[in-house]
Amino acid sequence: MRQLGDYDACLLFGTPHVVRNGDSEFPYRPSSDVFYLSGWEAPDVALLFRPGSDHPFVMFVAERNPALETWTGRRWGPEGAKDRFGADDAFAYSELAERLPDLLQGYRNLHYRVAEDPDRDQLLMGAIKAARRKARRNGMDVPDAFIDPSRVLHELRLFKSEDEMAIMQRAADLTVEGHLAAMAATRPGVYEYELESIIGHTFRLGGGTGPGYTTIVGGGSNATILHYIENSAPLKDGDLVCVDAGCEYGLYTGDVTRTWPVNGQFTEPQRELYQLVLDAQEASIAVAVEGGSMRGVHQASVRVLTEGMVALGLLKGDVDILIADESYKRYYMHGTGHWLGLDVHDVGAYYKDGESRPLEPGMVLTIEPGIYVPEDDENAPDQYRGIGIRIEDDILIVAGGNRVLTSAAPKTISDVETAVGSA
Ligand SMILES: [Mn+2]
Repeated sequence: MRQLGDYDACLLFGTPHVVRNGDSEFPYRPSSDVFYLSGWEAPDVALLFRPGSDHPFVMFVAERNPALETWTGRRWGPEGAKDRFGADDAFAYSELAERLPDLLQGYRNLHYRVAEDPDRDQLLMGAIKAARRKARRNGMDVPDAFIDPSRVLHELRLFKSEDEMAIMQRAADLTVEGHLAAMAATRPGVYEYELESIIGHTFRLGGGTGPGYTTIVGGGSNATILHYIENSAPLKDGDLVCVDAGCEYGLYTGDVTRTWPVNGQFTEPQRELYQLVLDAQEASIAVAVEGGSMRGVHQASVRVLTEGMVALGLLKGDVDILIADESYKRYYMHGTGHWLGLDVHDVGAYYKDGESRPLEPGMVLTIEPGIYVPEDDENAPDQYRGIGIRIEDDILIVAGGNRVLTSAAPKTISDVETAVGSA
C-alpha cells in the first residue's frame, strides 16, 4: 500500500476453479498474487486495498456453509479472513457487486487488470457506474483510470524476503532429492514415466505440493524436444536422459535440469557436449552477481557454447560472426534463464529503461544453457546427432555475489556417473 499513490486503490481476484469434466475439477492452485499478499489459498476471493482508509485491507471470501463444507471442504469465511488473514474488513464474496461502489469512492485510480476476465470486468464496470451515480450527490472521486497491478506488485514479488528465501531453499532441497532419486533408479529399460513418478513421489513425501510444472523426462533424442512431456518411452542403453523437474513447496517452486547417461557412463561424444554445456553454465553463474544482468548471463553461455560448437565441428566460421548472426541458435535456441518464485516463470520486468536490468540481492533466477542436436541434422557430425543436454540451477543473488540454491544436485561428469544407477 505504501507503493500506491495517494488516490490509488487496488483490486485483485483469485483464480477460478477449472472444470476437468462433469462436476470434477482440476486440483485448485491459488493465484500467486492473491497468495503473496494475503496467504489465502481458497477460490472465490477478492482483495481490495484502500490506502489511507480506516479499513485499508478488505477481503471478499466464500461464506461458511456447513452443509456444503461436508462436500467440498472447510472454509474460513469472512470471520476467518479477519481473525487469521489480517483483513480489516471481510465480507461474503457474493456481496462484492453491492459493496464495491461505496468502497471505491474517494479513489481516482484503480490498480486492476482489465480485459482478463469479462465477468469481472462487467461486475467492476457496474460498480463504477453505481459509484458515479452516488458521486453526483456526494461529489466524491470515482476511479476513472485503470492501471495493471503488476507494475507495483510484480516488482515486489521479484525481490524475495528472508522468509521467502528459506521456503525457496526448501523447495530447492526437495527438487535436488527428486533428481537424486531419479538418477539412482536409472538403468536401461526403465521408462521415462517411472522417473517422473519417482520424482513426484519424492516431492510429496518431503511435504511439497508436487511438481511446480509438468516434469520433463526425455530419453535419447526426446531430449531435443524442449517441452517433451509425454514421458512414455523406455530409456535405452547408451542414451542420455534429460530431466527438468522442480518441487513446489509452500507454493514456491524449484526448477532444475540434469542430464545423465542411462547406463551410468557417458560416451565420448556425450562427454564432449556435456562438458561444453557445463562450462557454459559455470561461465553464466560466475557473472550472475549483484550488478550483472540477465543479458550478461545469456551472453556468457552463448559465447562458450558457440566457441565449443566451432571446436567440435557443429558450426564453421568466426565465433563473433556466428554470435552476431545467431547461427548458434541452430543448437541453442532458448534463453539462459528466467525469474523464479511462486511461478516457475516468475513475474517481474526483465528490462528497465530499455536495458537488461541490473541483478540485485533478493532476486532468484535460473541458469539453464543447453545444446540440442536434431537427430536428422545432416550438417552435424554423426556422433552428436540426437543428443540433447541441458543443465539448470536456481541462483539467489546476494550482496556481492550469488548462492546456488540447488548446488547439491550432482553436476560434474564424475559426480553424475557415480549417482546414476546407485539404487
Ligand atoms: Mn527453467
